[in-house]
Amino acid sequence: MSLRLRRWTFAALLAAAVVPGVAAQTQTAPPDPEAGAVSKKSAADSERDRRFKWFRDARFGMFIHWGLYAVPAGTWKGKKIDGIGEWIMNRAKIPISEYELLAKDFNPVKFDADAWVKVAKDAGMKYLVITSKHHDGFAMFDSATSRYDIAEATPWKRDPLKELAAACQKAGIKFAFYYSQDQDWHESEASGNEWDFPSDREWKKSLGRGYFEGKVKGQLRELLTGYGPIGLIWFDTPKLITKEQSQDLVDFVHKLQPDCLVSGRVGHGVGDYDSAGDNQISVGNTDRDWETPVTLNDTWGFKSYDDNWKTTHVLLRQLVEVASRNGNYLLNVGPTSEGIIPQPSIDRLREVGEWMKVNGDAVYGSQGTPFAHDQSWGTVTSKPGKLYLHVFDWPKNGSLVVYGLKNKITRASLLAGNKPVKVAQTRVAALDHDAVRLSVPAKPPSPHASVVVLEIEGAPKVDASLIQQPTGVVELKAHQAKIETTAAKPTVRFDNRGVAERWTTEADSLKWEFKLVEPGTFDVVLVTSEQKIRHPPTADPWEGGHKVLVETNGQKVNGTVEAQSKRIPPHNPYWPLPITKIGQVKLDKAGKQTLTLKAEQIAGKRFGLTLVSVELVPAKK
Ligand code: H79
Repeated sequence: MSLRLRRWTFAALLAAAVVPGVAAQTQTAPPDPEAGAVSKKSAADSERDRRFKWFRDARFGMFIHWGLYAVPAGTWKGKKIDGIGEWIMNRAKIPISEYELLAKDFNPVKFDADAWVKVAKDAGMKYLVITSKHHDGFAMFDSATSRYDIAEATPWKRDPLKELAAACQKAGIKFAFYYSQDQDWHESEASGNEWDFPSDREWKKSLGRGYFEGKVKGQLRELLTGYGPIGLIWFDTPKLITKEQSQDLVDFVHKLQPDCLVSGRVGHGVGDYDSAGDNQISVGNTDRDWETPVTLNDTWGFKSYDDNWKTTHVLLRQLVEVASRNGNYLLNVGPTSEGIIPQPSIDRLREVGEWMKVNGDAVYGSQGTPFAHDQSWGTVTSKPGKLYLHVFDWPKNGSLVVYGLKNKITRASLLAGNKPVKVAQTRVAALDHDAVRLSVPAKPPSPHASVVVLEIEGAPKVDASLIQQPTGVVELKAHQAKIETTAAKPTVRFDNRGVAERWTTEADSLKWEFKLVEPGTFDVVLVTSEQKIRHPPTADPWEGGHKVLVETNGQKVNGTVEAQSKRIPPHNPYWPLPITKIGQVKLDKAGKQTLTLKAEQIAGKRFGLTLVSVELVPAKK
């Protein structure tokens, strides 16, 4: 409820000044928040709540990528193959006839379903999603539909999915399958394999009927009838699949197991929930249930030489940030062909689990933050009557400050040990500004996120404006802006990381309204992002040189977007953020302010101005 309230108020903020030809992000008229607070849920909503209960309670799951690709483990014929390990067949253009032979070397004698499930459980994960068939087309279960499967083609001959289903059942972990419905490099009627089937490309407009009705549905039927209740089917990479075929699969899954959820990557927006991009932490994406899949290192399937492990700190930050936006965090392990989860994965998962044992209350079954803006010290999750402050940057001066909360706080405590914390609430009526000051111990209870619990009266009531942070920094995220344009339609839009993409015309501009608490002189800092696209590999994933104009409080500042320095976002190590300080402005009055960012000249048009945020940082005196 709190969340809806925030969405509406925020949507209202964004939609407020919509004029013809100007697109705001939220098209639908916001319902009256007062009415919303007491409105009855529709039957469909309640049914959705029932089906999604386990998913929302869980918040954290284990992804397992396990298949024949674990045998070459990133090396083919003595050469290290770039990219994600499970893509080796594609990257090295291995003919089917050669790739098939890997099955003879797949003999995971050390596989122990209970041991794997214990790793997940000890990490605090509540569901497990394993590759039943990845893009290589090899079934990791005893499939009657295809002979290209683990029970028939390997010396091992077992069905690990049967064993995992039983182990999960015992441990109280939801069991689920990844199934690559579209790419199947073993089949000519599927998509992806252009090295064995080069001539098929032209006529392919959809997945072939034989493949779709035969292998896909045949195997899904086996998976949904032979392994007990399945939490969800994780489809992936819709490419050739038509809307009819996507819908057909959704219906097919629901017919066999009505409560089984279908991932958004079934295609064409017909899945049950949204999936963020691989390794992407979505922002502002709280309207639908969603999930993000993340790698522990840089591969999904095992690669013997990938040692770029994320730290426990980054993993926890990602988990909590996803939860703070109402999403689920699906964290991957890539076991070896012997059946072993790599030790560095186990070590990190154990540390995550230790944190979850103490702080799980702030994650399981939690909802997102009610605040419109991020917090300088960390992030927020909520439950009825409670706000959980996940503090990553523990205050050195013993005072933790939260702006914009209007509820009365009845108690504040550290989640670790339930130790009470002294709290003071102040309000400046003229500014309509509320502040909470918490006196916290000098030493944080956790080296990662220390959680402070606020018990509040009633549903969260927060200031919907973008408020200057207690640090003095004003952070204006691109996706929180109103888009204005002098063209018929804006081209700029935001990817699910919240980064502006296709800001490639000078017609578009962004405008924010924010609330200033402490006037002063501020550096105007532009934060941009490198782009996901790395192909061709020589292409620079970032473009600078754009000329921009910032207008605020009657002042204009011109500048050029450069990479004066780079910031690595704590929750997303993959896309560094080039930073430009373009000048200074003086804001001499507290209260409502606006800021407009115009692109006077876009230099590169491949990515354009990939804005993450504009920051106003108090200038050093
Ligand atoms: O299962 C995992 C990935 O294998 C799958 N989704 C996650 C959950 C996935 N399929 N496709 N993609 C991800 C996009 C892949 C892009 C790349 Fe590549 C593969 C980049 C490098 C290797 C293809 C080949 C594009 C460039 C080279």
